Amino acid sequence: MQNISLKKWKSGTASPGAWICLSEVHTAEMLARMGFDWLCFDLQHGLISEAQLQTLIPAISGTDATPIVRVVSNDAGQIGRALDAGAHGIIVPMVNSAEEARRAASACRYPMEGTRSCGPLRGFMLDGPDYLRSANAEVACIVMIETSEGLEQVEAIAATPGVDAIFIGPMDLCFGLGLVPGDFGAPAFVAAIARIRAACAAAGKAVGLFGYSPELAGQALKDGFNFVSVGTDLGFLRQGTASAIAAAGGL
Ligand code: 3PY
Ligand code: MG
Repeated sequence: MQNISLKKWKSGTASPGAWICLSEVHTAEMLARMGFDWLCFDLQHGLISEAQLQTLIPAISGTDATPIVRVVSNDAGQIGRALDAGAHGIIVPMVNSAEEARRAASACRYPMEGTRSCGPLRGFMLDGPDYLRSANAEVACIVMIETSEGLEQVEAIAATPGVDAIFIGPMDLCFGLGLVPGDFGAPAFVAAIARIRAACAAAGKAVGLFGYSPELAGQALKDGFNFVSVGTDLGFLRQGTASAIAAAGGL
């Protein structure tokens, strides 16, 4: 297997993606053909069950979009199942320490680098035995910084071997800083983002951001974030519907 998005992140090329919250395979299939580098299927907050994930990932397999899964929590069983379903990257929410980051990285990698159990049904189907040779290097382990504890430990988390990237959850991070979610201009929030980016730069790790709006996402990509979600399937549907209604002169 090859993870084209991970290569881009490592080479410093800005990499836009989209967030999938809906369980509708054709929505995912369409978005995978719109030019995004990656799609993230969100099992933590998305309206997607694990069973539905098993049909969503195959819907984008024939495209260039890298399938990423945000798991519900830092659980080796869940991470293994998402990878066996065909995810090429795992986003783990709410990582608060280097030890938690080490557990996430270990769950993403086969021995001797980690503790992932062998049974990559879709990996074997698509790549044959080559999957086992390439998976450890190609699977992206992405941990989220979005709590005050995580922020306090961000330098150690970023330096954890096996962690490829840090992904910032801006809304939870606001909560962690005692701010109202969305208060992205607050000095504490701006300082937190700078600290996370500095930790990633020092550790040589990629840094990504959940784009709260397409405008903020575009700015973040220009500002040097390696990967940013431009929007969600649900948001695109809402925005597209609103502009269609406006174009029709209103309802
Ligand atoms: C956050 O903003 O907290 C996120 O996790 C984005 O999904
Ligand atoms: Mg969050």
